[in-house]
Amino acid sequence: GQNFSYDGDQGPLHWGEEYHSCIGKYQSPINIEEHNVKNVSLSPLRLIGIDNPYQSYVTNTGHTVMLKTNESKAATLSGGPLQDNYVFEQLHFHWGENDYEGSEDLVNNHSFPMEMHAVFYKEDYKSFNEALNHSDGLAILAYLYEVSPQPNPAYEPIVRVLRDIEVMGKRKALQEPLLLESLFVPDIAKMQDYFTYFGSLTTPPCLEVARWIDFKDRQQLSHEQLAAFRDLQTPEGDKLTHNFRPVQPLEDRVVFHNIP
Ligand code: BO1
Ligand code: ZN
Repeated sequence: GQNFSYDGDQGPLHWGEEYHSCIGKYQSPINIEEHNVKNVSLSPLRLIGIDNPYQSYVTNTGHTVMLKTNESKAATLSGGPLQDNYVFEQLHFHWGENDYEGSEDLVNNHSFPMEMHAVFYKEDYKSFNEALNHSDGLAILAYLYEVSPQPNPAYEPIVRVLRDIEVMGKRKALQEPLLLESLFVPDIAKMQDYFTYFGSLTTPPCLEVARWIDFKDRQQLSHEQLAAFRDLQTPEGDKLTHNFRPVQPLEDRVVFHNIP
């Protein structure tokens, strides 16, 4: 599914015409209302393998910038709300045309300038594509950002290559091997403080196969780092100034808050 966009005739209000799951009952993103969560204490969430640097590359997909490692099992995620092991597939970003919007999930109706998704598939299903056929197929870590005066050095290796992949389909290796830990666990003391709920892919085909884990800790990016993403181009050759889906109804779902 690549023929969709974020406004106009192929915008989010029309996704359901071609992709039936997009009008499903358990869609993402959502507005997380902190007064309406169920507090729980789950077993520790574990991320294995992220302390080794891996050669990585970024791709302009036309809808986002996606990072993959050359290593096929660079990291595994388990524990917390998860019943099994999940293997890292890719990470990517959602952003807006200014520093006041861009995140997909909202918290108390507040939006953030950017959101990163680290996508993992269930190891038993062997591949990302096979996992999409199962309701427990994916686990996605979601990180929200705030604007900071200083650039965040952990993101400089990614930001620096964005100018080389402005055209859709372009791909570029990072200059140095990447330590996923610097992106995934900026502060280990805060890693167990998260919201979790069941939902979908936030783009077509909108499959309802994802256990979402949204960290409460905020990461920081400077205005200039954020602005670099807005120069990437869409499939039409326009600037990809926004690529976040509006929030979807919670329906009868419960958002859990893990208390460390
Ligand atoms: S998200 O994390 O819910 N925003 C999300 C949404 C869609 C995908 C993954 C995560 N889909 C996959 C496609 C793949 C494609 C990849 C990158 O996105 O199913 O075919 O390679 O565009
Ligand atoms: Zn995403």
